[in-house]
Amino acid sequence: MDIKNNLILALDVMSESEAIDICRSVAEHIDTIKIGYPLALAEGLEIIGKIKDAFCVKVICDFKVADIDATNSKICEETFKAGADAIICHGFVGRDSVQACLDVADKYGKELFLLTEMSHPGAKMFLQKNADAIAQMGVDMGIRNYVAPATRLDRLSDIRNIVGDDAYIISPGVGKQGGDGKKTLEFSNAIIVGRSIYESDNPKLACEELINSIK
Ligand code: NUP
Repeated sequence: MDIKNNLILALDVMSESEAIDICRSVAEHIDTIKIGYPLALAEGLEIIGKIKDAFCVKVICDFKVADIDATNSKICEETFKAGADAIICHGFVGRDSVQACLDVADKYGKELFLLTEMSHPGAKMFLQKNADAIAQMGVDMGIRNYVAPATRLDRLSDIRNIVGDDAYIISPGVGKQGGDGKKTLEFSNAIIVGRSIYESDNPKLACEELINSIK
Protein backbone atom coordinates (compact mmCIF):
# COMPACT_ATOMS: atom_id res chain seq x y z
CA MET A 1 0.00 0.00 0.00
CA ASP A 2 1.15 3.50 -0.73
CA ILE A 3 -0.18 5.87 1.95
CA LYS A 4 0.09 9.64 1.56
CA ASN A 5 2.13 11.31 4.32
CA ASN A 6 2.38 7.89 6.03
CA LEU A 7 -0.78 8.90 7.86
CA ILE A 8 -4.07 7.01 8.12
CA LEU A 9 -7.09 8.70 9.63
CA ALA A 10 -9.10 6.54 12.06
CA LEU A 11 -12.58 7.82 11.33
CA ASP A 12 -14.31 6.77 14.55
CA VAL A 13 -17.04 9.41 14.45
CA MET A 14 -20.63 8.43 14.90
CA SER A 15 -22.45 9.91 11.92
CA GLU A 16 -22.12 10.29 8.17
CA SER A 17 -22.27 14.07 8.40
CA GLU A 18 -19.40 14.25 10.89
CA ALA A 19 -17.44 11.78 8.80
CA ILE A 20 -17.93 13.85 5.65
CA ASP A 21 -16.99 17.08 7.45
CA ILE A 22 -13.75 15.61 8.83
CA CYS A 23 -12.80 14.00 5.53
CA ARG A 24 -13.43 17.25 3.70
CA SER A 25 -11.20 19.23 6.04
CA VAL A 26 -8.26 16.80 5.80
CA ALA A 27 -8.74 15.74 2.17
CA GLU A 28 -5.58 17.37 0.82
CA HIS A 29 -3.37 15.54 3.34
CA ILE A 30 -4.95 12.12 3.66
CA ASP A 31 -5.63 9.41 1.10
CA THR A 32 -6.28 6.45 3.40
CA ILE A 33 -9.09 6.21 5.93
CA LYS A 34 -9.67 3.51 8.52
CA ILE A 35 -13.32 2.77 9.22
CA GLY A 36 -14.15 0.60 12.21
CA TYR A 37 -17.19 -0.62 14.06
CA PRO A 38 -18.25 2.77 15.47
CA LEU A 39 -18.99 4.38 12.10
CA ALA A 40 -19.97 1.17 10.28
CA LEU A 41 -22.48 0.24 12.98
CA ALA A 42 -23.84 3.77 13.15
CA GLU A 43 -24.26 4.25 9.41
CA GLY A 44 -24.09 0.81 7.80
CA LEU A 45 -21.52 -0.62 5.42
CA GLU A 46 -22.67 1.76 2.68
CA ILE A 47 -20.59 4.41 4.42
CA ILE A 48 -17.50 2.77 2.90
CA GLY A 49 -18.60 3.45 -0.68
CA LYS A 50 -19.86 6.92 0.18
CA ILE A 51 -16.52 7.99 1.68
CA LYS A 52 -14.55 6.41 -1.17
CA ASP A 53 -16.67 8.06 -3.86
CA ALA A 54 -16.70 11.47 -2.22
CA PHE A 55 -12.96 11.70 -1.46
CA CYS A 56 -11.15 9.19 -3.71
CA VAL A 57 -9.54 7.57 -0.69
CA LYS A 58 -8.55 4.02 0.11
CA VAL A 59 -10.57 2.50 2.97
CA ILE A 60 -9.15 0.02 5.46
CA CYS A 61 -11.93 -1.70 7.41
CA ASP A 62 -10.92 -2.25 11.01
CA PHE A 63 -13.27 -5.10 11.80
CA LYS A 64 -10.66 -7.11 13.78
CA VAL A 65 -12.16 -10.23 12.30
CA ALA A 66 -11.87 -12.98 14.91
CA ASP A 67 -14.22 -15.88 14.31
CA ILE A 68 -14.17 -19.40 12.91
CA ASP A 69 -13.06 -19.70 9.30
CA ALA A 70 -16.53 -20.00 7.77
CA THR A 71 -17.80 -16.90 9.55
CA ASN A 72 -14.62 -14.93 8.82
CA SER A 73 -15.14 -15.63 5.11
CA LYS A 74 -18.64 -14.17 5.24
CA ILE A 75 -17.51 -11.08 7.14
CA CYS A 76 -14.71 -10.46 4.62
CA GLU A 77 -17.02 -11.06 1.62
CA GLU A 78 -19.50 -8.44 2.81
CA THR A 79 -16.73 -5.97 3.63
CA PHE A 80 -14.99 -6.25 0.25
CA LYS A 81 -18.34 -6.24 -1.60
CA ALA A 82 -19.03 -2.93 0.14
CA GLY A 83 -15.85 -1.54 -1.42
CA ALA A 84 -13.15 -1.87 1.25
CA ASP A 85 -9.57 -1.86 -0.03
CA ALA A 86 -8.32 -3.77 3.00
CA ILE A 87 -9.55 -5.46 6.15
CA ILE A 88 -7.89 -6.00 9.53
CA CYS A 89 -8.16 -9.43 11.15
CA HIS A 90 -7.03 -10.79 14.51
CA GLY A 91 -4.32 -13.42 14.61
CA PHE A 92 -5.01 -15.02 17.98
CA VAL A 93 -7.85 -17.07 16.51
CA GLY A 94 -5.30 -19.13 14.60
CA ARG A 95 -4.20 -20.05 11.13
CA ASP A 96 -7.44 -21.45 9.69
CA SER A 97 -9.39 -18.34 10.66
CA VAL A 98 -6.74 -16.01 9.22
CA GLN A 99 -6.41 -18.13 6.06
CA ALA A 100 -10.13 -17.68 5.43
CA CYS A 101 -9.66 -13.89 5.48
CA LEU A 102 -6.59 -14.10 3.25
CA ASP A 103 -8.44 -16.25 0.71
CA VAL A 104 -11.29 -13.75 0.41
CA ALA A 105 -8.88 -10.79 0.21
CA ASP A 106 -6.99 -12.58 -2.58
CA LYS A 107 -10.23 -13.37 -4.39
CA TYR A 108 -11.11 -9.67 -4.49
CA GLY A 109 -7.52 -8.58 -5.19
CA LYS A 110 -7.56 -6.62 -1.89
CA GLU A 111 -5.31 -6.48 1.15
CA LEU A 112 -5.39 -8.18 4.53
CA PHE A 113 -3.75 -6.65 7.61
CA LEU A 114 -2.89 -9.04 10.45
CA LEU A 115 -3.22 -7.53 13.92
CA THR A 116 -0.35 -8.78 16.08
CA GLU A 117 -0.15 -6.93 19.42
CA MET A 118 -2.66 -4.22 20.29
CA SER A 119 -1.73 -0.75 21.53
CA HIS A 120 -3.79 -0.46 24.71
CA PRO A 121 -2.60 -1.44 28.25
CA GLY A 122 -4.85 -4.51 28.34
CA ALA A 123 -2.91 -6.05 25.45
CA LYS A 124 -0.20 -6.94 27.98
CA MET A 125 -2.57 -9.33 29.77
CA PHE A 126 -2.96 -11.96 27.07
CA LEU A 127 -2.11 -10.80 23.56
CA GLN A 128 1.48 -9.66 24.11
CA LYS A 129 2.57 -13.12 25.20
CA ASN A 130 1.57 -14.49 21.82
CA ALA A 131 2.20 -11.53 19.54
CA ASP A 132 5.58 -12.74 18.26
CA ALA A 133 4.06 -16.10 17.36
CA ILE A 134 1.15 -14.36 15.66
CA ALA A 135 3.55 -12.28 13.58
CA GLN A 136 5.57 -15.39 12.72
CA MET A 137 2.38 -17.15 11.64
CA GLY A 138 1.70 -14.22 9.33
CA VAL A 139 5.16 -14.57 7.79
CA ASP A 140 4.68 -18.32 7.34
CA MET A 141 1.35 -17.62 5.61
CA GLY A 142 2.87 -15.06 3.25
CA ILE A 143 0.96 -12.12 4.75
CA ARG A 144 2.46 -8.77 3.71
CA ASN A 145 0.61 -6.32 5.99
CA TYR A 146 0.56 -5.99 9.76
CA VAL A 147 -0.83 -3.83 12.57
CA ALA A 148 1.52 -3.29 15.54
CA PRO A 149 1.52 -0.77 18.42
CA ALA A 150 2.92 2.76 18.42
CA THR A 151 2.63 2.73 22.22
CA ARG A 152 5.43 0.18 22.80
CA LEU A 153 8.34 0.83 20.49
CA ASP A 154 10.35 -2.12 21.81
CA ARG A 155 7.52 -4.44 20.84
CA LEU A 156 7.02 -2.69 17.52
CA SER A 157 10.72 -3.19 16.83
CA ASP A 158 10.48 -6.89 17.76
CA ILE A 159 7.53 -7.34 15.43
CA ARG A 160 9.37 -5.52 12.62
CA ASN A 161 12.29 -7.92 13.09
CA ILE A 162 9.97 -10.89 12.76
CA VAL A 163 8.00 -9.72 9.72
CA GLY A 164 11.04 -8.28 7.93
CA ASP A 165 11.78 -5.04 6.13
CA ASP A 166 9.59 -5.84 3.13
CA ALA A 167 6.44 -6.15 5.23
CA TYR A 168 4.09 -3.20 5.57
CA ILE A 169 3.30 -2.21 9.18
CA ILE A 170 0.67 0.31 10.22
CA SER A 171 0.59 1.52 13.83
CA PRO A 172 -2.19 2.90 15.99
CA GLY A 173 -1.57 4.63 19.32
CA VAL A 174 -0.03 7.95 18.30
CA GLY A 175 -1.39 11.01 20.11
CA LYS A 176 -4.20 10.22 22.56
CA GLN A 177 -2.72 6.85 23.51
CA GLY A 178 0.71 8.42 24.06
CA GLY A 179 2.72 7.19 21.09
CA ASP A 180 5.13 9.44 19.18
CA GLY A 181 4.62 9.58 15.42
CA LYS A 182 8.21 10.18 14.33
CA LYS A 183 9.69 7.47 16.56
CA THR A 184 6.99 5.05 15.45
CA LEU A 185 7.88 5.59 11.81
CA GLU A 186 11.42 4.35 12.49
CA PHE A 187 9.82 0.88 12.56
CA SER A 188 6.44 1.38 10.90
CA ASN A 189 5.35 2.37 7.40
CA ALA A 190 2.38 4.45 8.49
CA ILE A 191 0.70 5.70 11.63
CA ILE A 192 -3.03 5.52 12.37
CA VAL A 193 -4.41 8.58 14.15
CA GLY A 194 -7.98 9.18 15.23
CA ARG A 195 -8.96 11.40 18.13
CA SER A 196 -6.01 13.79 17.88
CA ILE A 197 -7.39 14.76 14.48
CA TYR A 198 -11.17 14.37 14.59
CA GLU A 199 -11.61 15.73 18.13
CA SER A 200 -9.51 18.78 17.32
CA ASP A 201 -11.21 22.15 16.85
CA ASN A 202 -9.28 22.39 13.60
CA PRO A 203 -8.74 18.91 12.11
CA LYS A 204 -6.89 20.31 9.09
CA LEU A 205 -4.37 22.12 11.29
CA ALA A 206 -4.03 19.09 13.58
CA CYS A 207 -3.24 17.04 10.52
CA GLU A 208 -0.68 19.55 9.25
CA GLU A 209 1.05 19.76 12.64
CA LEU A 210 1.19 16.00 12.82
CA ILE A 211 2.63 15.73 9.32
CA ASN A 212 5.29 18.35 10.14
CA SER A 213 6.15 16.49 13.33
CA ILE A 214 6.82 13.22 11.51
CA LYS A 215 8.94 14.68 8.69
O1 NUP B 1 -4.07 -2.15 18.70
C1 NUP B 1 -4.87 -1.38 18.21
N1 NUP B 1 -5.05 -0.16 18.77
C2 NUP B 1 -5.93 0.77 18.25
O2 NUP B 1 -6.04 1.88 18.81
C3 NUP B 1 -5.57 -1.69 17.04
C4 NUP B 1 -6.46 -0.77 16.50
N2 NUP B 1 -7.08 -1.07 15.38
N3 NUP B 1 -6.65 0.45 17.11
C5 NUP B 1 -7.58 1.42 16.51
O3 NUP B 1 -6.80 2.55 16.08
C6 NUP B 1 -8.65 1.98 17.42
O4 NUP B 1 -9.81 1.19 17.39
C7 NUP B 1 -8.89 3.35 16.82
O5 NUP B 1 -9.73 3.22 15.69
C8 NUP B 1 -7.52 3.76 16.31
C9 NUP B 1 -6.73 4.65 17.25
O6 NUP B 1 -7.44 5.82 17.47
P1 NUP B 1 -6.93 7.01 18.40
O7 NUP B 1 -6.41 6.41 19.66
O8 NUP B 1 -5.85 7.73 17.63
O9 NUP B 1 -8.16 7.85 18.60
